[in-house]
Amino acid sequence: MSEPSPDNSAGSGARIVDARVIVTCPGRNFVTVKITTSDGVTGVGDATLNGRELAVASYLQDHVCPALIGRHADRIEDIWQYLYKGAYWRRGPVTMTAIAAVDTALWDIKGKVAGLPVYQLLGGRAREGVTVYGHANGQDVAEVLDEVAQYLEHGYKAVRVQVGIPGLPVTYGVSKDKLFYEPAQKGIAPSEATWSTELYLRHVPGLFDAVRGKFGFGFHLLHDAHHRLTPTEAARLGKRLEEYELFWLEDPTPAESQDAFRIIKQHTTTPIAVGEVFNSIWDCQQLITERLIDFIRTTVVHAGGITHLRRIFNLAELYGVRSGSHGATDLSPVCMAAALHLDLSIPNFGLQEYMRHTAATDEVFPHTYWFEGGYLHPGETPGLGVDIDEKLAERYPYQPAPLPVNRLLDGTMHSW
Ligand code: GCO
Ligand code: MG
Repeated sequence: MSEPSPDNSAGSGARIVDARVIVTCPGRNFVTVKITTSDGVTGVGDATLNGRELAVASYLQDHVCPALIGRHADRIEDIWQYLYKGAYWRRGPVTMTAIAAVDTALWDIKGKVAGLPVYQLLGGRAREGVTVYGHANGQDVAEVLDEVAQYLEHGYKAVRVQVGIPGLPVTYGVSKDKLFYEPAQKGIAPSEATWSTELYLRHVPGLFDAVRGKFGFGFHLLHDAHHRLTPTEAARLGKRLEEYELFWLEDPTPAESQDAFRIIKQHTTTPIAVGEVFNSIWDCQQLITERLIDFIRTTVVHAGGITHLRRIFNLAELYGVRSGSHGATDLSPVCMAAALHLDLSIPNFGLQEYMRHTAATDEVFPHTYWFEGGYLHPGETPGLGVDIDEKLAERYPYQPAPLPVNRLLDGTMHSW
């Protein structure tokens, strides 16, 4: 391979001398980029794409990292454009996750160089803390109620509820572990789940009735339909749930067709959130500009980093659409830290998902963010306030763990 040609134009900052990819599995897989400058400053970025981790690791290792060497670390926008336009093959989860990781690491570096937490570089604090929601789930309604009680005791102001569906052996969102949720299962072949929209639609309204009946309306209630409904079915569910005043109904229908959301919006006032599988502003342009959604729920790691996600949230602000960052356990603490800096600084923040990480993950990724009274706070450390303990990371080698697939009761493949 020929030497990459570094930009020789004026730049005030140090140059990138090293860019490395670290794959580690402290319970689940995480991919992290670590960039070092000629001044010895390091920055980290999350590059985890659940179930497809090694594709991003290779994209970075083989194509992106070598091209970064010699570039000015302070030129975040230029490097973003270089990686996006320069690849010719635009968008897509693998490309955009790789770009996101580099972008995040460069913001971390810029913060450290400036001696400021990243949220200060983004305009400073627009609120006191980042309101987060947790997942209360259970095999049956009684179990979910116990879980909701615990979240409220912890001080959460927003809770997502998911319940097992009688007649289906496993249901999305119902986990054996509490506080964190990991749907990917170790092994080569994905596990197979079964699904029935009819059984789901009949059972799930009872959950909301029980939750509001027991705990009242003094906290935000959310639910994830995980891309399983047609627009008509989603409209019917949204209408049925209106009396329970959901904060949002998430991913009601697959969003390849942004148009489909018009049908949902025409029929229900239940607010709609979507976006965790989006990777660019183009995936949500129509949804936002035609006001077909209420919350855009993309995240730093899968939507091009802080630079691109901020652009999405800025567009959304023009149309009264608020943010709703994805924050499942499969996004590393590096992504969580980056999300918090952005959440704290944008005017149209909505809600941040907060699935906790296991103790092993938290040890590999020491961080300064903390939870108190329903809010997360990113801390005041310069940069993102998160790092990776490389020695410890080495102890946890990669283990294949794909996401499940989903079939209807007659065996037809369905969206998981
Ligand atoms: C959520 C998500 C997750 C995803 C997971 C896939 O709302 O938190 O739907 O549970 O399924 O991130 O990797
Ligand atoms: Mg979701």
